[in-house]
Amino acid sequence: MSEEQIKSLEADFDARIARDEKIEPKDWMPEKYRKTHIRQISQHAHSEIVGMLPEGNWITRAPSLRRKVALLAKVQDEAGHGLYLYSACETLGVSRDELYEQLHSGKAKYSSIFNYPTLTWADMGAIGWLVDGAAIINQVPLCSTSFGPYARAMVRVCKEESFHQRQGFEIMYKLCNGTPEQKEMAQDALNRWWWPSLMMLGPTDAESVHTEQSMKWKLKRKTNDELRQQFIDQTVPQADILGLKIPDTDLEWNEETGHYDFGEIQWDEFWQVVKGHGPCNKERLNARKDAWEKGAWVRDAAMAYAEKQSNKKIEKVV
Ligand code: BYC
Repeated sequence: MSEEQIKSLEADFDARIARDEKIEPKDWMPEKYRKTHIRQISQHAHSEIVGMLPEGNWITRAPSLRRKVALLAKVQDEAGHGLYLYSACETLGVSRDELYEQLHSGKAKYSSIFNYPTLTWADMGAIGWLVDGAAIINQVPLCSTSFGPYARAMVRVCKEESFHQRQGFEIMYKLCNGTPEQKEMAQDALNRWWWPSLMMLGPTDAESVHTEQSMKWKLKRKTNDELRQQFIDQTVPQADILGLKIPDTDLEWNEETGHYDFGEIQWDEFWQVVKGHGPCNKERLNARKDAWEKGAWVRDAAMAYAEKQSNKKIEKVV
């Protein structure tokens, strides 16, 4: 293709983005747009799949049948989110096997938040309330992202995330209105999950390498700092309802800006976790690799069955 032809395709592409048209898998797109989408969508899919582990850890220890059923449903939803997202990613010309290989070899990133341990039942409440709460704030704008399959997957994901956030808040509410020990457990979970939840929304705008280009392509509709501020403004009043204290002595309502001011985030901790040195990075990756290896017989059996069926069809035609 000549340089002129590429320029003309790029101009058409930019015009479609400007008109808020969706880009579909078979449409022409710049190579960088395709690669950036594979990066973000696959990281998102991996996060959903690895994100099943911290909560999956508590399914057998849920305090009642009702709690067990809700937690089981939530964790299953996360598996579903991972699968839609892998499918959306495959439409960009990458195979599921390649994506899994990137995760299992440690090459691909997944959300930092899932490298923290879940120590008590209150952590199930804190994850739903804070982690799913932050996820909704990040993902609602993604429903109008420019790449069609990603945007459509996000619509369903967000509906389910709302239920997740509500179930988490309800666990916290119950604990906060229970015994003093239960309330203390809820406060302890908030203390441990607050800062990692703020970090989950990504590095500051000054440090973010992809935001500028991703905003131009309408992959991202809001910056990391905008989303973080929105999360804080929305969550602080909810902590007040629970009667819990946000573990930030600098947190203060600012009349002038109409937002909460907040304390310094420990970005060193964030980068350590992202680079694989968080409290549970090794455990999480090993659990995924183990599941992959132990599931080999299921994949082999499914492939053998599919082959047998297709041979039967061929025999019928012959
Ligand atoms: N953790 O330039 P930046 C869920 C990386 S799961 C690890 O700002 P970008 C749930 C980033 O990848 C939902 N790495 O990047 C499941 C980049 O490195 P690379 C998870 C992070 O992409 C189970 C570098 O830092 N949500 O809801 O413009 C139970 C520079 O960052 C993180 C999504 O995946 C992080 N937190 O913005 C409960 C949403 N943050 O790739 C709940 C989709 C940044 O150059 N993703 N990095 O090697 C996004 O919206 C964006 O990718 C981010 C980062 C806002 C996360």
